[in-house]
Amino acid sequence: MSHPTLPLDFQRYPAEQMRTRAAAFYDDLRRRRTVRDFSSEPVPRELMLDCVRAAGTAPNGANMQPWHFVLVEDALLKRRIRLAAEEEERAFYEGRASDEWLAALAPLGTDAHKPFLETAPWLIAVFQQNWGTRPDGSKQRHYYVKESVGIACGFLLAALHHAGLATLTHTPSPMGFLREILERPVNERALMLIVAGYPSEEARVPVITKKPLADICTIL
Ligand code: IYR
Repeated sequence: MSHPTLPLDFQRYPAEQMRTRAAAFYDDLRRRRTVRDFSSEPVPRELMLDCVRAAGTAPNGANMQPWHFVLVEDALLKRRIRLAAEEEERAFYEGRASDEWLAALAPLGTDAHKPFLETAPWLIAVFQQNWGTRPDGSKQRHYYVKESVGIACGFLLAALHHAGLATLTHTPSPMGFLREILERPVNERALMLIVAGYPSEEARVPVITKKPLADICTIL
């Protein structure tokens, strides 16, 4: 059976422009910092939806697009998420985490207190769909689910940053409460909670460095 194809819509740039584009993209992305102090200033829904549209273009296993993004703006839902997340985080910081893990987190200044889950205008709960359902009700296998949704989260974070928003990837563990609070089906599992909005006026970020290129890249 032959499957339909269409001509590739590929944008080719002059070599010099490619260099400036690559450098400018890096220069923009390197400014993205994980923010933990958000303003409650509202962010338009349509802006958020375009960012989710961008995430939905991510390459993924067999084009099953095994993801679902829940945009949470509702204050009551945000409160419920904060309370549930803080409960898990308290268990983490007060016992579940190893001393080694807590030492690794110390420079970031994180703790079980997560006010940003209520302050920020938007939370995006990212769910991975471990399997799908065909129109006839049978189960559709999904492939490379974690990789696919991980790439989509990368696209989403880059899109939100590009749009001019601050972001935070929050991974309370375990995250089962998100599926319950947001009433997602049993084939879905929360992978990450992304907080988006404007930073507060006083927001500060820890001094951290990124590994030099020589440490993260080998040319053969
Ligand atoms: N989930 C906890 C702990 C935490 C873990 C890692 I790895 C981080 O990079 C940051 C935090 C929390 O959100 O506080």
